[in-house]
Amino acid sequence: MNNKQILAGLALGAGLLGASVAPQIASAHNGEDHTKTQKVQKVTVSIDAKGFHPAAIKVKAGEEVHLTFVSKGESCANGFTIPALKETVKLKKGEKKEITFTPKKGQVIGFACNMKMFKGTITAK
Ligand SMILES: [Cu+2]
Repeated sequence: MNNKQILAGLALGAGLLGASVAPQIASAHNGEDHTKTQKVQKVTVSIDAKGFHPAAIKVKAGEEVHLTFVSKGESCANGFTIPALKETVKLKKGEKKEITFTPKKGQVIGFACNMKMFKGTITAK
């Protein structure tokens, strides 16, 4: 891969992901009657050289969570594990991984890069 391709990839990644840095909690239970009746919480975590963003994630217990990790660049945090969910993830720049689970009340789910430099938690209330 030459430098031009790398730069183009970075620009594309930044452009596509710029809008989804903040966690987005979506719920079908907001007054609008969508065809989906099941409540789903959607959270996006971006990964860059500084780690996970956001690193502290809050979710509602008992509602399915669709957690998407998106790699925005080269980072040690691209390789990480979520032991409680038995997930081992290895991303390359521009790749993403969606993990679906339903947290229990009071559950605190930790995740960390393989060297434990970057950490995060998912807290269910
Ligand atoms: Cu690390």
